[in-house]
Amino acid sequence: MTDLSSAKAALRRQAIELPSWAFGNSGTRFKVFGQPGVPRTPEEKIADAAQVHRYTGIAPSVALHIPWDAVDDYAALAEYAREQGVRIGTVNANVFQDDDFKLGSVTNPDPGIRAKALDHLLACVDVMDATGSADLKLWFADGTNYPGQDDMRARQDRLAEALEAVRDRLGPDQRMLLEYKLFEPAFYTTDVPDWGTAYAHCLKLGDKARVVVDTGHHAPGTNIEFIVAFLLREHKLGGFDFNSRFYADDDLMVGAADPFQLFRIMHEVVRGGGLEPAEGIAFMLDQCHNIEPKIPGQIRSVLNAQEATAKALLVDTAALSAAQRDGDVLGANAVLMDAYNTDVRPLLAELREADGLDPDPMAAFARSGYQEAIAAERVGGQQAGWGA
Ligand code: RM4
Ligand code: MN
Repeated sequence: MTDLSSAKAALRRQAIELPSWAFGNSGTRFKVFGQPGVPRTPEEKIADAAQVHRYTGIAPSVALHIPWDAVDDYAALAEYAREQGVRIGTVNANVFQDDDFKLGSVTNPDPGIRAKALDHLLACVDVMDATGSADLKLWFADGTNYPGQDDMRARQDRLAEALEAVRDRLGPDQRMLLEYKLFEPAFYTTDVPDWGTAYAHCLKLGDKARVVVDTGHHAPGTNIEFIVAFLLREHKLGGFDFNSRFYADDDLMVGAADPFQLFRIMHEVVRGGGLEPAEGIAFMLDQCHNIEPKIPGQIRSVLNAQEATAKALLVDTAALSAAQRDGDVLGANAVLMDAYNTDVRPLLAELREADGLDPDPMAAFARSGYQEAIAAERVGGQQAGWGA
């Protein structure tokens, strides 16, 4: 039988990090639809993130994206977050929105531009020092659009050189998380296109470097849970950027497109000990809410991740192992499906109530009047969005 009390303890420990950029306006290259009450400043994004934590109880940190969240005083920003009841988490470096980076950032053929990109990465570690953040997340838009455009091999050398410099700058309790992405914005080659490339670089970099799996960055049909199982086994999984995709990097709410996939991923996380704090896995959302309201979109996403985790924790591991040992194909599959098909919502509502939270976070936020208040207060100024 599944041990319900240890499942509950693991659920109580769960922490999901929110992306500051989920609270700003976003869209596609066709149109960005503004929404009333959208934050104008990093502080307002943090205040909104704090609402998600207030109603879910499991979203205690918010990730920054630099320069989108650039401020003069990062220690003061961290203090502001604490006052709101949350803390600043991962710092995301952004070396993809400067004209100089048209042909790449750390892999650019121009050494001057490479130096500029590296300076930004190192400046992000300064931000981490001020905020007390443990993780630097690195995603590179670097790649090429045409065969022959640049030397693929040399670009790997340049990448390795920059990553080493970042590693050498990290403090004893800081890590670098290297993200991969199949394609986009580069269409012919991408310098970190897959987990194998990220893993190979992280392996060379040593203990401070780990791979981050953005669930939206794979080809259709990719078995993401295999990647998770493999990386966890090697202690090289640093964390997740959770979101959902139908076609490419859609950045939709996690668990919306394929809740079963999310369950399978969380099953491998549980199986590999990835919920244990010592394993150091950062569970982050990397999403945009283009047409839906943003704070409820984040609450829904956190709940989706929590429900998938609860189901994964309910897998009867003894029955599963026995069926696997016996070669009982259908029996083993049935054990997993039993857990997946369990309605965990009453259990989670009960846990929330026991912790003094409203059993229904979506309804509680809707009743709170916060959305109406920010729509009325946040008038004027420049709403945050990509690049803001
Ligand atoms: C990238 C990648 C990064 C995220 C940016 C906004 O595709 O997923 O993690 O910071 O988008
Ligand atoms: Mn990502």
